[in-house]
Amino acid sequence: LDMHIKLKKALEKNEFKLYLQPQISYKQGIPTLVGAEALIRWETSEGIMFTPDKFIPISENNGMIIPIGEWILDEILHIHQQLKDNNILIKLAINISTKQLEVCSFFSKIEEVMTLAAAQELMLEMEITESFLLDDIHGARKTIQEIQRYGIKIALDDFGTGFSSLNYLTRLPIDYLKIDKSFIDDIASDEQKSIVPYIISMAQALNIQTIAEGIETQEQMQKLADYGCSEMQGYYWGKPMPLETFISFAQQFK
Ligand code: G
Ligand code: G
Ligand code: MN
Ligand code: NA
Repeated sequence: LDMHIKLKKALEKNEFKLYLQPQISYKQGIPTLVGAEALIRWETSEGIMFTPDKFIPISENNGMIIPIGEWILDEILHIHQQLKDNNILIKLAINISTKQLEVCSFFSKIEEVMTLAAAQELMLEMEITESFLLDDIHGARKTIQEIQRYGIKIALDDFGTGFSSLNYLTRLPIDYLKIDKSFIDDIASDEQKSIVPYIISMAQALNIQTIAEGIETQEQMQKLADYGCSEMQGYYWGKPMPLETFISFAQQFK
């Protein structure tokens, strides 16, 4: 059936859910819960769970990413309020599709949400991908600055997987680099060839924070800590989980 209609119905029936994956800062052997990345799931009324790879690319093509993206911003306010009620004060990161950055309504939505959020001290981060930066660096710079005016931080997702020109890093006011999982996978086994320590040094020189993604083992975690990576995210620390689970998960860091 037509996915456009299906996704519209799913939104009306409130079938989307944001899972949270912990982001940890690990210093002197002490892990601190500093943030969470929100990752969307679609649970149909028949109880079938779809991961975003099954519907986000489609929603980007048929335009449904715009209302879905607005729903995510509204939902983040609810999540943040509930975390706050449980004394969990962390930053929240959401994924933004390039398509969303191309429509004006996205910026009025940010304005609306950040006005409401001011009262509840929301620390929000938006993860964008390289595809957005490449064709028009001046346009990208303006867009990033417009978002940052609301106090939102910008993270560059999947860093290192695209056709990146390192040039743009010096020319764009990026707050965080998310080092892609593919670089973390062999960090512990194949240290000689790893470029991860150089990515971290470069980011430090440019005053950009680093988050490593896809940490699955203690060895990877320790290597990253030795390299001075600011933050870590991966199954080793915790999988994406529903809000209720995340709230109990967070207790161990208190
Ligand atoms: O666990 P995971 O399957 O959640 O995520 C797979 C991919 O889907 C990731 O590349 C992630 O960036 C993307 N993704 C997850 N949630 C969202 C979302 O809310 N919006 C957008 N645009 N992409 C998302
Ligand atoms: O937005 P992004 O492309 O960074 O999406 C993160 C994706 O990586 C999600 O699909 C999430 O479920 C997945 N992920 C997060 N941590 C791990 C991990 O430690 N191992 C694996 N295999 N996947 C992970
Ligand atoms: Mn992401
Ligand atoms: Na990523």
